[in-house]
Amino acid sequence: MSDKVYKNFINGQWVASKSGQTFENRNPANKDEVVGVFQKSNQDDVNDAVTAAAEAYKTWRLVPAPKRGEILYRVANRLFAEKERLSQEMTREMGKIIAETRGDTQEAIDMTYYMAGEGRRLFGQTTPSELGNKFCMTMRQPLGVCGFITPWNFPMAIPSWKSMPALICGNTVVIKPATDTPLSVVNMVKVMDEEGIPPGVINMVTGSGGAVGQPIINDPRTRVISFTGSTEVGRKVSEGCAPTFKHACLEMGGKNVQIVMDDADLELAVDGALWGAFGTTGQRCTATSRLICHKDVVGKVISMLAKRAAALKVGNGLDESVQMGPAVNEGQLNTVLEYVEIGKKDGARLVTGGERLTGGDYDKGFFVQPTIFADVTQSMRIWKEEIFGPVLSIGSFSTFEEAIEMANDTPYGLSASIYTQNVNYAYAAMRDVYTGIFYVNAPTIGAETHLPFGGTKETGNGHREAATACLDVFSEWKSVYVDFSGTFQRAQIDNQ
Ligand code: UN1
Repeated sequence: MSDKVYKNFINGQWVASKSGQTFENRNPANKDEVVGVFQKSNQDDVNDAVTAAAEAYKTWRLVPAPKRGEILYRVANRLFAEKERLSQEMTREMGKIIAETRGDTQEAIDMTYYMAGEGRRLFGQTTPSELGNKFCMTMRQPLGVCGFITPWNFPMAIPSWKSMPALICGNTVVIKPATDTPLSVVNMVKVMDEEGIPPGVINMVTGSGGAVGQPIINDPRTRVISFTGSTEVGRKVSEGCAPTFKHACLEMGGKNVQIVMDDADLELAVDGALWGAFGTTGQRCTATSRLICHKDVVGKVISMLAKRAAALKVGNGLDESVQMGPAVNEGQLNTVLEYVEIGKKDGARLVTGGERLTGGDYDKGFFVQPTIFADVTQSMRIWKEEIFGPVLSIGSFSTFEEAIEMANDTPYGLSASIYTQNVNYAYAAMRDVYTGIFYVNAPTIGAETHLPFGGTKETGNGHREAATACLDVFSEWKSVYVDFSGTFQRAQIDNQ
């Protein structure tokens, strides 16, 4: 089988990069398998894409929003009809298990239906004027070309979170997919094109952050940059946007905590921690990477969880019986292994895992054992730093107040959860844990598309994705005053 070559999508055409270069995308569960060959693009390709998007904006912004919504409904229907194929291809390029890639595709479908419906809302307000015979209202207006730099852990869901709201508001898009997962964006863009998104409205350029992402940020014509990735890169994106005052929507790191009180249903808490820590091989911004338990239950939780983690079946995610897939690439695998060493050196107790999986098919991929450290204290690096892999750090506390202090002891603020039967603890934690997302008796992962997604502190810069909150990223408010008095009226002066 010859390797399939995928092109960039610019102005409604599939085109090769002007660089003449390509890169391979391989299956992280089997390095021998090439998923596809993609364009190694450069600044010239970005320039073409932004030019197409800027031109298309002139007409797309004038298409009535309900009509834009009708196209998105068709896109959602097609994604739904092709969900299984899209999910299989996503597992092949990203590695996470098929049940989870079905969830990822579903999240894109949910977002697309949701934003299609928003085409008949996009509500503004009307409000009385302080003057007679004068009418006041607000309306959303689009900004122009939006540039997206998207991550590999949610290869279609996150590109959809950014694209669908941008389009419904009347903007046009240039998207750079993660180099590890371009196929899922190719698939999404192809459906968008085939279901009637006009040429130039959605454009896709594959390649590296430096050669493609940076020119998207630097181009003065892009007015919104939405980025999901590390805090380190997010800071640079923010700096890149500042000189020209672009909207910058940044979704960055996490070090999410699950709190287990002594009255918790421990079976449920263990189910939650297992899914939160090892789902997506721990490669979610929302992953549970810290588990803090009341001192009276911590021993029991550790033994229950260690048994369950050690029994997880790790392998190729296309096998329905596999429960955890590989790390997305060799670099990520090595990061995990480095943190295992750091944890040991800092004095944490390795309870289970910690090794690369080898032998047989494991040798072809980037597989690592689900790993749990106990006796983790707040001074250790594995407590503080985002690992983005299947490594769970467990600590303990004596009082509820201490649990809250520990939960907040992180530079990040994406997601947190508490397991308790006590309504007082649940509500107090809901108020006092400073994150953008909070769960009661549920794991730290599992956000739904109609609620705002994002975090506090070094996780975000105040914006939210998803829900109607994301419309504020992709539109600007215009306040409109209509004076029908036929007279000269001055605000603040003639109404005294
Ligand atoms: C991410 O990890 O970047 O809440 C996104 C969740 C998913 C989205 C995660 N719905 O875990």
